Amino acid sequence: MSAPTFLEPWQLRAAFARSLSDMYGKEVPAYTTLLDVSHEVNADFVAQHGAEAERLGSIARVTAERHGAIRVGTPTEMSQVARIFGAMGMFPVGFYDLRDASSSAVPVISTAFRPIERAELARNPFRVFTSMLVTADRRFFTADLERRLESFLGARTLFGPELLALADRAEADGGLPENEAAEFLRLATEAFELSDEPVDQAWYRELEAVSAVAADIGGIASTHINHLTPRVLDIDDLYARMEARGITMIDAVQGPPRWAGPDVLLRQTSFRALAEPRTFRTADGEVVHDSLRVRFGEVEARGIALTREGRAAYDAAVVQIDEAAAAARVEDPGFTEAQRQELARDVWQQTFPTTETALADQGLGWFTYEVGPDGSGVAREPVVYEDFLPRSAAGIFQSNLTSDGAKDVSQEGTDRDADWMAGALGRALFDPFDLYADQVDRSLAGAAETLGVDPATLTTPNRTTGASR
Ligand code: OOG
Ligand code: NI
Repeated sequence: MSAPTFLEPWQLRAAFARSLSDMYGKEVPAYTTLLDVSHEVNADFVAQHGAEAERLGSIARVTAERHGAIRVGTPTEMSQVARIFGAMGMFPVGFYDLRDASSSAVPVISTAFRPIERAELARNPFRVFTSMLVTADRRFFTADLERRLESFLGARTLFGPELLALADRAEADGGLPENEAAEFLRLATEAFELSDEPVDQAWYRELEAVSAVAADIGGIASTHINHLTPRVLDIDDLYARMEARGITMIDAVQGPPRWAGPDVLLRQTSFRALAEPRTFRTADGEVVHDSLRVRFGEVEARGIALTREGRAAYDAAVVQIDEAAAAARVEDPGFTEAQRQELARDVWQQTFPTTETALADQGLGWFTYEVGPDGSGVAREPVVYEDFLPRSAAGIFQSNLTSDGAKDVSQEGTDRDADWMAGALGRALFDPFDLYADQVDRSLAGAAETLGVDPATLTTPNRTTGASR
C-alpha cells in the first residue's frame, strides 16, 4: 500500500505521537529502557491472561498508547497549544488545579488534550497533560515578579506562525495533504525539543527559589516535552523490573492501591528526574555548563472510569487513607510506605466492591452495552479511564522537584476554574463525566434499538451478562 496522500486528524495524531516518542527517546535514553521494560511487562501479562488482558483496550492500542506532559506560561500560549492539538483531533478535557493539591509550590492549572469519541480513542488515544502558570497567584509571585514574568513570557514565541497556520488549516479542512502534513509534524515536534540556547542563570535561579516548575516554564525562552508515559498492564511488575535494572523509582505508585478487585481510574509511578546537561549564561555574560533535573520518566496503568458517585467514593477514600496514615505516623515515626499501602488496601476494601458486576450495579463505574454477534445477549464492557487525577499529578510533580520552593500561605490564591480555562483556550472545555455518560448512553440506545427494548431494561442489575466478573 502506498502512503496516504491526505492525512486525517487521527493519522496526524498517531504520527505526532510516534515522532515525539522518537525525538524524546534520543534526548532521554532512560525513556527507551522504560519502553523496553513496558513491552516485556505487557507481553508477559498477555501471555498469562489471554483475552482477559485486552478488556481495557486491545494490545495494539495499549502498546502504542502514550501521554505527554507539557507546560506553558500564558493564556495565549495555551490557546496556541489548543490549535495545534485541535489539528490532531485532540480537545481540552477536564480542569485540574494543582496549586492546592500539593504541599510544595506547583503554581499551575492544567487540562488534558485528547480524542473524545470512542472510535477516535480506539484509533489512537494519545493525550497530553498541559499545564500553565498562574503568574497572578500571590502565594507564589510578588507583583514585581509577576510583572517581570509576564514581560519575559510575552516576548517569547513558542510556536511559529507557519506551524499555527498549518494547524488552523488542518482543523478547518479535516486534515492535511501529505507534504503539508510532513511539515506540520516536523514543526510541531521541533517546538517540543529541548533547546541548547544558554539559559539566563540569575533569572532561572530566582524563579527556582519560588518554584522549580515556575523556573522550568518561565525561566527559559522555549518549551519542551517533560515526559512521555507508556501504559502497562501491570504497574507493580514494571516497578519491580525497573528497580531490578538499577533505575531509582519514586517511593510510591500514585492512585488506587494494588488489590484483587477491578482496577479503576489510574495508577502512576515514575523514575526520578535525571540530570541533563544545560548551558547557562551568567550575570557577566559567561556561558557555563551545568545540569538540570526536570524531566523524568513516568509509566501508568489504566482502569475502569468511575461515575460521579464512584469518583466521590474514591476522593473520600483518599482523604481517609491520608488521615489514617498521618495518625499512624504520629504513633510510629518509622511507619513505612509498605505499611501505608496495606492501610490503603484496607480502606479500599471497605469502599469498592470486588467485582465488575457490583461496580456496575452500584452505579460506581461506567460500562457500555453491546449486542453480541448472535443478536441475543448483551455484553457489558468496562469503559477505560481516559483522564488524569489531580492528586496523582501533584504527587508526580512533587516527587521530582529538587526543592519544595516557597509558598506564602498567608496570601489569597487567585480564582481559576474550568470557565476561566475555557476562556484562555478560546474553545469549549469538555467535562470528562459528560463524555463518559454520552458514550454509555449511545451504546445503550444502540443496543436497545437492535433488540427492540427500552434502554433502561439493559442496565437493570443482573440482567447483564458477565455476571461472574
Ligand atoms: C505534569 C505532571 C502530571 C500526570 O500524568 O498526572 C502528570 C508535569 O509534570 O508537567 O504528568
Ligand atoms: Ni504524566
